[in-house]
Amino acid sequence: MLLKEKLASQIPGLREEAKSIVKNYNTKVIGDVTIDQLYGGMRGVKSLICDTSEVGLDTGLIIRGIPILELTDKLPEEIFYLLLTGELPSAEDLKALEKDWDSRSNVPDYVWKVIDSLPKETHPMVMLNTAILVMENESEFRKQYDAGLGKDKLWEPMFEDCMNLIARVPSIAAYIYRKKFNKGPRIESDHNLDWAADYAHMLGIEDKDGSFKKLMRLYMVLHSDHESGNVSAFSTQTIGSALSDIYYAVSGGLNGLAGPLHGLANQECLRFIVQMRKDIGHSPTDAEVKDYCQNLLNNKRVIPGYGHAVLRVTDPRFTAFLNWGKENIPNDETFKIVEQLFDIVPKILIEQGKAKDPWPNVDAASGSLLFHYGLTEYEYYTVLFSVSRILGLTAQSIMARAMNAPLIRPKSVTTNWVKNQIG
Ligand code: HAX
Repeated sequence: MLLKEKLASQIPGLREEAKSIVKNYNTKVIGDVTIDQLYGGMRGVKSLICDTSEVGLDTGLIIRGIPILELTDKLPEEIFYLLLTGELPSAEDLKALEKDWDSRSNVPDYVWKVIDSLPKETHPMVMLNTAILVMENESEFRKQYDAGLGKDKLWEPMFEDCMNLIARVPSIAAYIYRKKFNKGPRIESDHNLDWAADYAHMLGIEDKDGSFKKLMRLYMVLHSDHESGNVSAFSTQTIGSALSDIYYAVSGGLNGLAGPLHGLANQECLRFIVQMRKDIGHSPTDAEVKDYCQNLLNNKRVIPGYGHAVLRVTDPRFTAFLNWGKENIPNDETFKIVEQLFDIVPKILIEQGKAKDPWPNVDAASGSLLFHYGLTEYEYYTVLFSVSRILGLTAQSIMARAMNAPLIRPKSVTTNWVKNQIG
């Protein structure tokens, strides 16, 4: 069944189910909030509903009940269908979705002009978020909201906006790469390629054996969603809950992804490895890697790519990238350092005893693979992450409108209130 039809058939049942849960169990307590959580960035406070995916602290990402390591051979198109409907598409539905995205992929001319007008020094994430935000005038959601469309139907223009955004973002992101790093003129889309392979093609990275396209498919699948409490998803959902359209919501969320404790970590990871290689002056020995990392900790710096706010095991997305590297580029010098770090860093983080999660997250390996293919401009890496994460951000936003999700507005308290509580 076509994606929109499938959703339309599921939504009434989902609404009914939510209504009945709230009606029958409205006062049931599902958790407490401790002072630790209040001062600690709300870690672990159960306060959001997200059905697209979940992140278990000892399992990592699970999309609609399927562990991410079982989805590594899928296309991002299939993942988007799965995120929204809980089912993988049939071959026919997949074809229809690919055709649909392709038919929406034309980027308005003013977007190129806006990107061209930005100063050369502009960070690629600013370029991307600006390009997304300027397309706000195209929002079908805003037009229909202004025209008085009832809230039960608002998910439909939201769906249209999201599909348009997903379809256009690879061309925009690829152009940002070529423009920012002087790679030559914009490369037109190849309409015969799938979404991720077309993005790889438009980046213009040499790919004689097609393995970079395969890597991009995997990259787009692995970064697609990570439930809704992380900075970019939570920001997107909060903005969207005010009935701001997807262009406002996603560009806002991606501004959060641009922070070094979140998506920018993949840029930081590679910068760290390249700098270490340079500082040490040769392929480092294990002892040299250990000293280098220890020194970083002594200077109160974090080791990029290690630790996580939720996970307490090696991120399965890291495992997927590690496996890919072992299979495809086992002798690459940068990749070898990633393997060395995996062996060494958890031990020293455990010894230091501060990080709750000493294991690698998704960002610890991805950069080394991109670097191998000549995508060495690590300032760009968070844009790749963004293109993929837009799948999850939009899927969550469609579901939020489908479920008539309310305005997000938790309560803040003052320090005096806290002092009174603790007597
Ligand atoms: N290196 C050194 N110290 C670390 C550390 C690391 N990789 N990870 C955590 N710590 C430290 C924290 O800085 C904190 O120290 P203080 O008490 O002095 O402030 C302490 O350990 C406890 O932190 P935590 O509770 O374990 O971790 P948080 O939930 O607060 O933060 C972070 C999780 C991912 C932000 C953190 O582990 C970190 O900064 N890691 C390095 C950056 C990184 O890889 N970010 C990408 C995360 C994945 C992601 O979202 N990608 O988008």
